[in-house]
Amino acid sequence: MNVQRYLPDSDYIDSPMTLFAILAGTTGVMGSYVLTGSTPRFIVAPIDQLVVQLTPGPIVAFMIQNVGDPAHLIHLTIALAIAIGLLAGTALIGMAFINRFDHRFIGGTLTGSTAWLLTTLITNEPLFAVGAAGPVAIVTIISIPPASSEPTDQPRRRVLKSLIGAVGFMGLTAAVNRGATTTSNAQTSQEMDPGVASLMKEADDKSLTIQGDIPSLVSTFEEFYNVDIAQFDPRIGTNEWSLTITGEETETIYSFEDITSQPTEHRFVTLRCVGESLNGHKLDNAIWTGTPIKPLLEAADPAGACGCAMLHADDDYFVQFPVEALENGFLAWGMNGAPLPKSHGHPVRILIPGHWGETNVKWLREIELLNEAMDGYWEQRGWHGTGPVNTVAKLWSDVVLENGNIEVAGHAYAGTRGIERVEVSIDGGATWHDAELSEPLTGTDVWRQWRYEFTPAGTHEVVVRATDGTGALQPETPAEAYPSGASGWVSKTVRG
Ligand SMILES: Nc1nc2c(c(=O)[nH]1)N[C@H]1C(S)=C(S)[C@@H](COP(=O)(O)O)O[C@H]1N2
Ligand SMILES: [Mo]
Repeated sequence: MNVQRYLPDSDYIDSPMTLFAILAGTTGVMGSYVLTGSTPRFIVAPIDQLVVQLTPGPIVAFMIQNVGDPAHLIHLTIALAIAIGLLAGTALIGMAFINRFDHRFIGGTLTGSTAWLLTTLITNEPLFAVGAAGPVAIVTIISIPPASSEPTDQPRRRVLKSLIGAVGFMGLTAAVNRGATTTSNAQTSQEMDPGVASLMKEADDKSLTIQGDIPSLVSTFEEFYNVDIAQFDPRIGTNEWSLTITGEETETIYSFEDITSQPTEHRFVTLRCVGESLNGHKLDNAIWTGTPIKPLLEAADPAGACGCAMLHADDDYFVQFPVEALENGFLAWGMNGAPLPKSHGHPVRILIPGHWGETNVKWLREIELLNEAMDGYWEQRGWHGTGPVNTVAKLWSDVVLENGNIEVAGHAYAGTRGIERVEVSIDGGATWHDAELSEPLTGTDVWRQWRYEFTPAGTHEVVVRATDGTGALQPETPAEAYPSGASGWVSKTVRG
């Protein structure tokens, strides 16, 4: 019997080719990731950014309110599919060529260079684009057997072969990349700054003893919440970074060196996101190292007609708020004794005392003193999050203690107004008791911990409310986060 060969005929072209193209696209995306990681150099990153940008504002706002964090997964999956599809397209070009002319090398080169060009156009990173192009070319070449091949060279074997080839290529690029970057990444382990160490000790000493599992007075890097408009954090070296302050007449540019040679301070500063739910966890405190911005602003004649400024960041984030608030700002390059992590704005972010998280621009690039007020990124999407924070008392833990009592605990925060008092009711708000409060930390924009212990009798409706430093009681009327921040008293049913 005549055994049929896998010749490049039309039968062949149908399904295996599409499958191989998808395989090629997938390995290309993997190859890109191996070389770039979760950075804007990753081929999916700019596509994801575009997907987010093209999504109409009201839909973005709706997703944030109703889907929350998983919304990221949705646009990320779309971006991933687009990236795989685009690279698969380049694989199809080479495959068609090989099928027609039986020239595997030229076909592979055709695919490889198209994939490289496309990735470079998307990421603007010609060198790193090789990571995506290589695997696509390899899978393309191996996907189609030479006309002279044995009939045993079945698609399944070729899938395996091409995977081995693609993974081998990824290993090679990863190794070369590591060799090239080890010197620049070499971290000198340094002693913690004594200023930071003393604040750490202060926080330790002032932390209440709480059985429940809640953050201490200083959130760790892992605990500290993150809110980003982009899926991938910008990666900016301190050498390539600069801050431009654009005044009425002048434009002043500061290097990282210029900023960090200013008088250095260590401060506790608490951040809270306007988008978090009433009892949510987008509220954290850290020890920040930096310098006050006021002297730099004054040097830049901040005589904008609106008395407002637009802050711009490397991820294309922008926010506008009054110079009055900006003047109290703090340019931070350190967090909890380490350089500012990438996810929190490396190399420099700004901290605006008492204002919602969104004013605390990460990867800060430019401060532009405006003549006319304009909406920021979130304001364009309907949020009102540039002003002072609402007062909140969180009920983050309730546990039954060994003695049978119930301990309820959490944190309370009111920005620069400070927290004066936290009260707890165990009967749905009929009667109130003062909670134990942690000693206030040094600083003007810090949270406090509270704790209350009681002997249970059946089911309790526990309610908690705070009074700020001006003597104002936290408003009881509930409000959703959108558009001006959640408010109301947190309550929870607790059983002994
Ligand atoms: N450049 C930039 N800055 C930003 C954001 C952002 O997406 N990009 N998010 C803002 C929001 S909404 C909040 S609540 C805080 C969160 O800071 P964190 O991620 O360090 O906790 O950063 C603000 N600064
Ligand atoms: Mo936020």
